Amino acid sequence: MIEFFGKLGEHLGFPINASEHGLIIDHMNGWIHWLMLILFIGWGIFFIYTLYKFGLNNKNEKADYEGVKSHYSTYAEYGVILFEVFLLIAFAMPVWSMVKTNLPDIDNDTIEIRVIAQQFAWNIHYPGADGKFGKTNIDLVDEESNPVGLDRESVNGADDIVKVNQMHIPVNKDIMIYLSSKDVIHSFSLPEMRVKQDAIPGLTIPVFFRATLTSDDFLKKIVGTKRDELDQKGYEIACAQLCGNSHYRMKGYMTVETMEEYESWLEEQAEYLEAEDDDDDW
Ligand SMILES: [Cu+2]
Repeated sequence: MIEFFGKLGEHLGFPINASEHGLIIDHMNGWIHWLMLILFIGWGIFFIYTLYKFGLNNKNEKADYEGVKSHYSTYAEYGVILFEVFLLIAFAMPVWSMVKTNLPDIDNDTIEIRVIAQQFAWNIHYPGADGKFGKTNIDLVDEESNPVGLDRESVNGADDIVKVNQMHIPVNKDIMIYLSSKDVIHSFSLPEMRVKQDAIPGLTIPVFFRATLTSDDFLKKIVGTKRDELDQKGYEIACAQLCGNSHYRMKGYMTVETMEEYESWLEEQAEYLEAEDDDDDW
């Protein structure tokens, strides 16, 4: 039954869900809309009733000094409370445990990525082949050549990969993103992953999810839909928090691919890094 009524969520115009926890969120949205529909109809009937009783059909009706004696409105309130408790227990708590409190251990299988937001770009920092992030230092920040202030001389820093507005992740893997911001509050939003998290200066916030659809499969799935008519059809990283005058163009691109494709992309990036190093020797 939970699923049956939750299916309303499929008709609310959300993007296709491409994450493991997303379906529960969509079903919760479906249920919330049922509650809102009931409240809307209930209040609408009450509104029209009062118009009729005290306005349209005005016979100088006197106020009733006794007040309402029945308990129907109390029962209705209890009904709303019960519904909200149901939303909390059936949806909100399971989702919260899936993405926040009950996470699998971070091991070699977990893909760890740092995302550093800034006006108006997403810096994506990969730990590189050693799987460990190098140190970052604010004094090393250079907006052109080193936006996250990575210390290439630090122990694990030499092989780190830093991209701007380009994020690659493998499908069906635990993804742990450590989200922070260099300047103001941004919001890291992956609509198809049902991920949205504020990026707050001074804090590093973990964001966990598993993607279930590669970019290729996603593109096949949207054929014939409105999304297919857009110039940019693939996954995007949106900033969901008004963060300044160019907030609208703060967007990144996310590619979800198979583990093999992901690894070969990382190797390719590592090769670029070496090529850059050779250039420096000149
Ligand atoms: Cu922003």
